[in-house]
Amino acid sequence: MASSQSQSQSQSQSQSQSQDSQQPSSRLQLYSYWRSSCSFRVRIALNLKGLDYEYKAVNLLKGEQFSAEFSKLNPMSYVPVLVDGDIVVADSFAILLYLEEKYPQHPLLPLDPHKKAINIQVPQLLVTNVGSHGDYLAFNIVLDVSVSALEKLLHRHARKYATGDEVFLADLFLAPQIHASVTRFNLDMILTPYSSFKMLTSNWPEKMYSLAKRALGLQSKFFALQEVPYCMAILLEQDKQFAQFPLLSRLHEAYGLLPAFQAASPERQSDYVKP
Ligand SMILES: N[C@@H](CCC(=O)N[C@@H](CS)C(=O)NCC(=O)O)C(=O)O
Repeated sequence: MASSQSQSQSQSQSQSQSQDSQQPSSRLQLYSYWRSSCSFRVRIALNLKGLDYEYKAVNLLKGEQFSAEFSKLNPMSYVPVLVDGDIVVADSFAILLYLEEKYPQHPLLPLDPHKKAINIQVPQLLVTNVGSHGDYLAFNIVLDVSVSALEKLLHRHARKYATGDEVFLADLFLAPQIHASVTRFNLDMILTPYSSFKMLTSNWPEKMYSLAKRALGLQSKFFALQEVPYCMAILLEQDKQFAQFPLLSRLHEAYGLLPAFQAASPERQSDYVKP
């Protein structure tokens, strides 16, 4: 086991070393929204590969994704979209694979077939089982059993990062997802006035109940309005809850130390708006 790990490590190191650094002939453009986790993962890749790009903000709240100008780039009306000269690529996964082929410096996929498979499996798991956007993202990441599955899966492969001591594709998907869970949801909930909170929670008493149960071992079967302050307190305890996923928490900390991840974070984008 140890020898296969060090073999795959040196294999991927020699892969990194053998890749020539490629640069685009004209400046890349990335259509992005600060809060979009799909855009976040592409921003990380561009930074890791040392590719300078022009940040083109698309305000999803104002509906700019539906403008005639943007629809020409992406008729599906979502970010991210990458423009590389005459080439336009939409969808984060497609963009990442395009960047990987065209700009091979800092490979996003390891050579080792097993490690490579895990780096495909993690994005699939996150995109299909946890979802990539919406106000319930953070809620899902805490509740969804797939996160527990992810935690178990990664235990077998993680070292400093998700699949070893180097950053690969799985990390690019994990970092935005965990970041959203730790920051966004807490902020949303803390800033939600009581009346909106009441309306919001009326749709998911069962989820609230299971969250409460998980967090504090509550025995009560039904979520009642009187329990709002209690549940608010639980939400404020989210960091502690996340401790049930020690590996993901540790990875979150490790990503926070990397300049490529820091520069890609929502708070550092020109269109960032304090929630
Ligand atoms: N599969 C696409 C999903 C892209 C996506 O859902 N983008 C969201 C932001 S994360 C978006 O632009 N939504 C448009 C909207 O909310 O109208 C990808 O991975 O890029």
